[in-house]
Amino acid sequence: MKKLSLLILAGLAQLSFAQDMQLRKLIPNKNILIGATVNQWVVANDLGKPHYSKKASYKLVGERKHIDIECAIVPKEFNCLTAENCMKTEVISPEKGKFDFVLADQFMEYAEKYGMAVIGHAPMWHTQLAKWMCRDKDGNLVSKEELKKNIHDYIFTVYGRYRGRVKGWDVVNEAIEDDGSYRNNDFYKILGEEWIDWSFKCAMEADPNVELYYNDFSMAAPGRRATVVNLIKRLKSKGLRIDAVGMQTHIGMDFPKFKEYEKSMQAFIAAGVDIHLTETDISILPNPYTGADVATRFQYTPDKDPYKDGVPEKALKAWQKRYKDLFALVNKYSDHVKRVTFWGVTDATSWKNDFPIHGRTDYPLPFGRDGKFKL
Ligand code: 9MR
Repeated sequence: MKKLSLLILAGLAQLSFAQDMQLRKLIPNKNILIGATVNQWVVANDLGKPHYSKKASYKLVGERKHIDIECAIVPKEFNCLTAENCMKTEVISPEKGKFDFVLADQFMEYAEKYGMAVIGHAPMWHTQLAKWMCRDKDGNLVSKEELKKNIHDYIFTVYGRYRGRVKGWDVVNEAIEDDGSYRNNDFYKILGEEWIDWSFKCAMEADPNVELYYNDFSMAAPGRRATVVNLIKRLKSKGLRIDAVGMQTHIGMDFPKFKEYEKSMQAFIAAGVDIHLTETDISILPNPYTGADVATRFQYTPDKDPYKDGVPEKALKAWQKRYKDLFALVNKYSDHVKRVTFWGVTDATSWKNDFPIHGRTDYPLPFGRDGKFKL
């Protein structure tokens, strides 16, 4: 009963806060959630809490004033939130057996305050991974049994804590390469492909009602597409549940070809899952790299940073057309696309300003540095 009233309250809050979403004009099907990822500064600022972070690596991109702008935008323009960093393993469990839920709890409180659906992001991922998950104190890979236990215990603790409050989890993140081979990360070195199946099994048992997703970037790559389809089939044949594929959609002006992107949408739908656009942004800058693997970096040169002082009309029009073409696909497959989430709130704090080249000025999101809608 308590859960039911909470759900009704959440629904009402969603209606009252998010009924004028500007993106809804471009994505009219109301069944499609329109989401953003928020960082811990937005959350703490809104809740009036002091900033809490033990990790110096989570630096604020942008300036303090941008956080106020983002705080004003989020409740009006989105009805779904993904945690940018606070639900990753190195944040939640920096040491084996110890858990720090301060930031994740604040994130939940913030999302629930505005009746937003919540997506749990990136528990099992080779980046921002708690060291103890796959390695022992001497840095050696742990045994198969130990890794399975580590994954199991972590998933049960974290999914268990937020059971009934998180709508869906990115169970496994970025486990496949462009050519369709499995990424040779520590999970894979220890367990082979089974690490993915085991994670889904644990997730399904830890919260039988939560949605489960496989999430990756460069999903238009034919090799990755084929392996994702095989993965969906394998999981299903083992009686495991996978509800949707997360197409991250960190894309640029000239990659990927939307024809290839559409082929992937069709292939995933045919394999029997929904599609979520989970980390959408369209970089307007020239890009030497089409992936989103954070370990890949390139040297800054001024010719790669052409819009420091603003975007000329022609370039802006071309960028708007890219979004229009992407949304045309979302709307074409709107029976199967259940969510479009943007990776950030405004250009000011987007990770793209530092990736794959540090210190550039990018304009990848629907809302600009001043908070104005650009589409
Ligand atoms: O936006 C996140 C950024 O703040 C972190 O520094 C970075 C570190 O890995 O992760 C970013 O988010 C990533 C997401 O979790 C998974 N897909 C790629 C995203 C962009 O790197």
